[in-house]
Amino acid sequence: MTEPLPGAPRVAHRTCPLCEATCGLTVTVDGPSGAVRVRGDDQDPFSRGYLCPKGVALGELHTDPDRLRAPLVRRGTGWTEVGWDEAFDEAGRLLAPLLRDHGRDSVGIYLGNPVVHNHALSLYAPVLVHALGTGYRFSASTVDQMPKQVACGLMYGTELSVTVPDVDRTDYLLVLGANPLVSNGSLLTAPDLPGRLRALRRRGGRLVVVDPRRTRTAEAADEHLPIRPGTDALLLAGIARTLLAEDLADPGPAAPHLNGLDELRAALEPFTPEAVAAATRVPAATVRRLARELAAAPSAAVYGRIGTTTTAFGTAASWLVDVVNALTGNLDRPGGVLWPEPAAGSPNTAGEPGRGRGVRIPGSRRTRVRGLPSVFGEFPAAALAEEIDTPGPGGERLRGLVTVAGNPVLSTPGGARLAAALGSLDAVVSVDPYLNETTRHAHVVLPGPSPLARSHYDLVFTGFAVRNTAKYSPPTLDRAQGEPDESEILLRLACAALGGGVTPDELDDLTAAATARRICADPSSPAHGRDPLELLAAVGHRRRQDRLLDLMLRGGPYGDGFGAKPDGLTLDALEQAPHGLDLGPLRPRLPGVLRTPSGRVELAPPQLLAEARRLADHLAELTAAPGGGLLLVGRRQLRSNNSWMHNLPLLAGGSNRCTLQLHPADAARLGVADGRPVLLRSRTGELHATAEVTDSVAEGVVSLPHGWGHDDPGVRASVAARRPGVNSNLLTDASPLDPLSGTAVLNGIPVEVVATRPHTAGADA
Ligand SMILES: Nc1nc2c(c(=O)[nH]1)N[C@H]1C(S)=C(S)[C@@H](COP(=O)(O)OP(=O)(O)OC[C@H]3O[C@@H](n4cnc5c(=O)[nH]c(N)nc54)[C@H](O)[C@@H]3O)O[C@H]1N2
Ligand SMILES: Nc1nc2c(c(=O)[nH]1)N[C@H]1C(S)=C(S)[C@@H](COP(=O)(O)OP(=O)(O)OC[C@H]3O[C@@H](n4cnc5c(=O)[nH]c(N)nc54)[C@H](O)[C@@H]3O)O[C@H]1N2
Ligand code: SF4
Ligand SMILES: [Mo]
Repeated sequence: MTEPLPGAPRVAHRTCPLCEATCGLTVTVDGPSGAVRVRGDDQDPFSRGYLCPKGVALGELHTDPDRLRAPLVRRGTGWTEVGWDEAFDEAGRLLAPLLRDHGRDSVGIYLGNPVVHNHALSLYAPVLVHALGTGYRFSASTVDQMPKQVACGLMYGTELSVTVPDVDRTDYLLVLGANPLVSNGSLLTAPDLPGRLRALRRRGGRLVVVDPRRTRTAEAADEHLPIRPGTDALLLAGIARTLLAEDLADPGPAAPHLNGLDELRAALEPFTPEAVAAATRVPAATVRRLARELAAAPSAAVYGRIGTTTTAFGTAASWLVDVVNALTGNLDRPGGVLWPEPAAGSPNTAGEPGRGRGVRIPGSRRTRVRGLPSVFGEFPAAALAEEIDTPGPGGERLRGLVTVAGNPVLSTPGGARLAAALGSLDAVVSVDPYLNETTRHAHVVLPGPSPLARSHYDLVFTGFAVRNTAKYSPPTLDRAQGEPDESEILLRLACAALGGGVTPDELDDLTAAATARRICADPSSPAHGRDPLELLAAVGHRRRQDRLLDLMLRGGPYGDGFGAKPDGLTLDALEQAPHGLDLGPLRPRLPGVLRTPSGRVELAPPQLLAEARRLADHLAELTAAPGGGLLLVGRRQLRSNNSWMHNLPLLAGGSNRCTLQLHPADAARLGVADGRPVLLRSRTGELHATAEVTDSVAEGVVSLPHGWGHDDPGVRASVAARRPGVNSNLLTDASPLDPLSGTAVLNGIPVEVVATRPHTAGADA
């Protein structure tokens, strides 16, 4: 922040924390009024001025009167605002006895999506988890990208070794189940994807979108293929099989690093273009053509997102995306898919390059009720409700829950059951700035500061970005007197859970010391072999997340190694570059990036071959009984952010409509008219919605966005309550999961739609 003249506006630069695009923002704070104005930062080397309406709304988020400024404690049926000391005392009074008397597994924790957008939370959530000592860890990952992490973990050796499509250099981009023109990209950090995809087509590249809806991205593409929901794995298997059958497969420079080509070939045998065509509604000739085009393009990248991961075959689809990239010679090549090399936080830049322990799938623990395996240390979010409301023979169950930046009542399957279960808990402690549909069941709510009043570094999304970049933003605005940062909140909560005996500063020192020891022991680090105390002394002027970050940056792949490489990266250097640093385009990283025991890319690990067999069985079932009923899919909206930000006037209203989209032919058949109420029923739930008749959804497909349903009177969101919408996760089912990843099936849900009021044709024309 430049020191302003008294009363003059202050200008600061920072990264938007709201989605994965990581846009650079220029924030102007008016001197006398303190009013905040947000624009795109033209000098950010990555986003070059781009931003979306949500970024602009950060100002309204800052001033939203419904955003909590002080902790709340439940007293009787109401809330009391309390001081921070009292709030942590209360949290300790509630949690410590449960942990002591019923064991560590009697308290669970749920980490929501914003944790990964906030380095204070992502660095200190593990400290809190460790202090709780619970095996009952849940997160939004198992309603999101976990299948991709499982597939890439098995293939490349770490759960964060996800390949990223090189959108800026590719000649051909095949997008499945993603709508980056609206979502701004996911597992694909690239500010201004609309502009980047326009540039792709301007340079003669081809964009093909596979989606049961004709999305904005599909509209902007060369070709749109309206697939039957839930069948992307079959389409990809058909493409991969064609590549092998027609001798089009040529892995290129990656070839010497691949294991399992023969096993893969055998596993793909059942997926002929004709067989998958009937199941996917993508014609056999198109399956063959896609394979040929991908093979023939100078470079090509296949990319799949939510529509591919949150399905019953999410891990198989995620695997086959990378299989097709490998078979067409696009794995690890510019214009294909590549691994980023972030400045901090990646397990594939640490340890012995090229080989490692790999990942353990399935995990070693099982949920109590359904016996579902853990995945990378966590349990499926879809199992949370049952672990609360289904006691074991000795009465064992979850009795307490900590939520951090999440809203599982709206985000995970079976929201009604979860809401009821939360109401039965002895202790719910939520770290969240809003009383939402989940935190309204809390006993203690601990709100972090406005995003503008905290420091920011993208520890997670630099690991999924199309360029290597690094940017640090200090707090733009001061926190209110006594208002703690979120690292402080998690540390104090950890101390409360430990029942005393350690202070937040001591716990933080232990955390920093562990980080320093890890760096010194890491053969890839420029600080390898040094004394951890020396590292700690070098960052001794910093505290909390910024101390950990400085350690990680200096000990990371671009780091100064605490003097070993004087030109290397430090947090000091980032502070001198408020618009951020460009560290260059992605580069090929094979074989050094691998952490598999074999030191090879595993194209056919046994767990994924088993998924291929399950997929072949599914194909046989679909062929025998195609099923003609309606299938529900989701959709995201530009001015919405999962279940929150609906309370900001800049974003509320307009095109953000929680409507049930259905095709005119289906509408006519069902006697449903545009704007009319419908009843929507699935195997597990029902709800009322308003119909929106549009041919942007394929026949046989209906679409409802998730994250709505703000009519719960316990929620404090006065703007959102005016247009509450409905919770689409009342319809999704907690039972069928993608087995390896424990990820919920949120797309392709069989539903029935009934017009709820008699309707005369033409009445609404
Ligand atoms: N049917 C269906 N369900 C879905 C999806 C779908 O496509 N269809 N998508 C899934 C996906 S991809 C995701 S990621 C999940 C999201 O699911 P969740 O992570 O459970 O929910 P969010 O809506 O992201 O809730 C974010 C909460 O974090 C709070 N918050 C925001 N910023 C901060 C912060 O800095 N600190 C703290 N402490 N709190 C903060 C907000 O107030 C809000 O209450 O939903 C999933 N659910
Ligand atoms: N504006 C906005 N941006 C966001 C978010 C938001 O809520 N609002 N959420 C953020 C989060 S947490 C995430 S994870 C990302 C998600 O980023 P994306 O995955 O790009 O977002 P979605 O819009 O959910 O796109 C999924 C698409 O899959 C389609 N689909 C559904 N079922 C199937 C299927 O079976 N097969 C195929 N091929 N397609 C299918 C849907 O029609 C939809 O268009 O977006 C992030 N960005
Ligand atoms: S695209 Fe994402 S990162 Fe960029 S301004 Fe919008 S919400 Fe923020
Ligand atoms: Mo997500």
